[in-house]
Formats: sequence, structure tokens, C-alpha cells
Amino acid sequence: MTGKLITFEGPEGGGKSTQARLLTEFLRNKNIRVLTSREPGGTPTGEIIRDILQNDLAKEPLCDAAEALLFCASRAQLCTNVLGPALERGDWIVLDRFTDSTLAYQGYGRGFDVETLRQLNAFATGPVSPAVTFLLDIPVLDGLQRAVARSGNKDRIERAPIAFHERLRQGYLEMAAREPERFAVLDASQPVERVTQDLFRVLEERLPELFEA
Ligand code: Z5A
Repeated sequence: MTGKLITFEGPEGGGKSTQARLLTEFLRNKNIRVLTSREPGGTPTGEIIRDILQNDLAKEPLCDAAEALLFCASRAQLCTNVLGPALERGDWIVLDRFTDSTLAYQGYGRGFDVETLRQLNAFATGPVSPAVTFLLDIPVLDGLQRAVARSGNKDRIERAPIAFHERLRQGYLEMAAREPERFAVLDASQPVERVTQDLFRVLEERLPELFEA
């Protein structure tokens, strides 16, 4: 089997990390070499960028263009140093957020031109692209409630107005409708086990090699 990149996307609190962990366990139980990572982050440079983006490390208001470019800078470092080499080795990758997050948050959410962001994404990723993208869709308020219940507070982006979160959720759904062969939309408001069942049903259809012997 050759390695593949599987990405998890969606609004806040959809359970991406939870489902990514369960999928990774499944792959490891099959003795498949699998690497997990997240965006922003996943490299020393990316983790510093993450601190700037989420925790106001630089202690100054971040302008929207700088925010978009920093997400792409973190992505370029991850693709060049980690994801590209892993795919070349034939490893599988389970990734918590990727290019679609930039289109959803900085494009549909902040209002930057989505086509320009697609070009920036392509510049950052080179040939690295997902085989399957799970969109964990959940109503905005339910997702934010889950995220806050988990961490006890809101980070810089979670504090954005509800309308911003509504726009990016709709953006995700539009992107999924445009690319149904890559995206699989899961109803993330269901209990964890039901979401996992739906996920494996899709995986069996799209990547049957994973379920052979
Ligand atoms: N961002 C961006 O703007 N542009 C970009 O290009 C990129 C990212 C790459 C990264 O945040 C932020 O950066 C993010 C987008 C933006 N916005 N914000 N804020 P992050 O990595 O810290 O967090 P996140 O990606 O937004 O994840 P999350 O919303 O915090 O969580 P999640 O991964 O979707 O869910 P979880 O951690 O698995 O679950 C959350 C809680 O819900 C937890 O207590 C679970 O036990 C619980 N949970 C999970 N599933 C269920 C179900 N099915 N039922 C009930 N409870 C559940």
C-alpha cells in the first residue's frame, strides 16, 4: 500500500482530534506506519507560529493578511520537512486541519479572496494533497460550547463573532459540495461512536485496500 494523507476539517468543537486519534489507532492496529500532526504546528517553527496565532505571543493585534500568511508559512514548513518525506516513504498521515481551514477561516470567514488563498495554499503545499478529507460538521453554537467546555476559555479565533463562525461553516459545506470525491461530510453532532461508525463506512468505500485481509 502506498501512503496517503487523510485530513480532518470543520468548525470548532466538531471532534476532529477525537476522530483523528481513533483513526490513527485503527491504522496502527493494522501495522500501517502512520504519522499524526496538526495545523498550525507540527514542526518547531510551526509551533512558534501557532503560539503567535492562538495565544497572542507577539502581544500586538495581528492583521488579517499576516494571519493568513502565517498559517501558510506553518503549512509550508510542515509539508516540506515532514509530510512530503513521509508520503515518499509510503507512510500514512492523519492531519488535524490543512488547506481547507485557510479557505474556510481566512476566505469565507475573514473575507479574503478564496482563489488567491488557493494559490497561496498551492505555493505552501507543493505536491502534498489529501486523498480523503473528513468534514466534521456541527452547528456553530454546539461546537463552540464543546470547545469551551473542554478548555475552559476561548482562544483568539474562537472569540471571533458568531457570524464569522457561521460563514466559515457554510464555506466548508460549499467546498465539500464542490469536491464530493475528496470530501466526506460527517454529522458531528452525533455521539462519538456514531461519528466513528460513519467515518469507517466512508473509509471502506473510498479506501477499500485498508479493509482487505
Ligand atoms: N485555523 C485557521 O484559521 N486557518 C488555518 O489555515 C488553520 C487553522 C490551519 C486551530 O485551533 C485554530 O486555527 C482553529 C482554526 C484556525 N480555530 N480556532 N480557534 P486548534 O487546533 O486549537 O483547535 P481546533 O482545530 O479548532 O479544534 P477544536 O475545535 O478545539 O476541537 P476538535 O478537534 O474539533 O474537537 P475535539 O478536541 O476532538 O473535541 C472537543 C471536545 O468535544 C472534547 O471535550 C471532546 O471530548 C468532545 N467531543 C468530541 N466529539 C464529541 C461528540 N461526538 N459528542 C460529544 N462530545 C464530543
